[in-house]
Amino acid sequence: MITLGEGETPLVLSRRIGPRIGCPQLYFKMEMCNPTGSFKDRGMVVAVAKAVEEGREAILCASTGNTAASAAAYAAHCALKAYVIVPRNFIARGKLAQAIAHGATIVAVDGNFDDALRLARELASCHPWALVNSVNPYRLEGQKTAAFEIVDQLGEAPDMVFIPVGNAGNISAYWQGFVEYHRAGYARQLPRMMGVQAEGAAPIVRGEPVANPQTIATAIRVGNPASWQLALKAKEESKGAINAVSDQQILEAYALLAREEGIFAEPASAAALAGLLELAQKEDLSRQVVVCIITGSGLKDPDIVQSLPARIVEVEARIGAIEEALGLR
Ligand code: AN7
Repeated sequence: MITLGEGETPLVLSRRIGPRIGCPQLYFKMEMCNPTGSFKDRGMVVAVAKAVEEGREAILCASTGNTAASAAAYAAHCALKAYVIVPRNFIARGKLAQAIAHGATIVAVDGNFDDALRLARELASCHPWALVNSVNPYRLEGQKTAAFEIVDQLGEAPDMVFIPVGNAGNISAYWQGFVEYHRAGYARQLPRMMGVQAEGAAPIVRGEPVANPQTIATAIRVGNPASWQLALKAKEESKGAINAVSDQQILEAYALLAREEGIFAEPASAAALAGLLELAQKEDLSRQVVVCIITGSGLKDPDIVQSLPARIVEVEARIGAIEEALGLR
């Protein structure tokens, strides 16, 4: 009854990176193609539908940005109020633009995502608002559908799934999806779940909360993930791993995706590829079917593009001037 067209995103075969790193069966799951530009829409549509069913008048979330953008859009679609709590100065401009455009009430707190989530939980306990963070079980029920789609698109589960980890809801949802599809007989195998955190915000890798998480990938700037235990379960049951990559590695992967594949992903999504690039130096991936989850669009965070060299020539509006500037005469 409620949809903005979420899901059924493309699975794109890597044309250049995969062959070069010795992983010819590398695919990108294009979750940036969802209606608000990130995977969050899969879960948000379910959480918001349930909020409508329960007769709620408002939804509430804490967010590093994409959850806020998605909540704001689906609230507008369903004529609900949306309150979004974000860390002040650490939300990418495109995401803030979306929350503003859809008319959400934006609360920018002096604190990080972990503070925002704590406050959102407290507010939800004393106001009749539906909390639509991934601690809401309907969110994971929606997000797991991406795993079903990957199996449908490949005809089998892949060998490995590389996925960025912030609050750790998505890796948990994918694992749930793969397990359920396997049990239902749609896949013979299960993938290894390969979670990737940013070095400065890697609580699961370090085994303890990070009080002051730091990374340019603001989407995964989380120090104490809510779904920590579920993510560990996904890692252990799948014989996978959760590793950290540096901001430098994230930026390199971001540039590669954009310039060698034509995929403009946001930095958090590039972290997944950075994790794969590192593994490809140590392991033979020539026979592995690998999927990297492109969780969000590069348009979300236009400021990061400044890290890439730009080819811009400023000229008079005259063909001779253009040819001169391009070194053609
Ligand atoms: C592009 O929007 O947490 O591990 O509040 O936006 O399920 O948190 C976003 C997370 C990866 C990490 N890639 O997923 C939020 C938020 C992108 C993201 C993640 C996020 P989780």
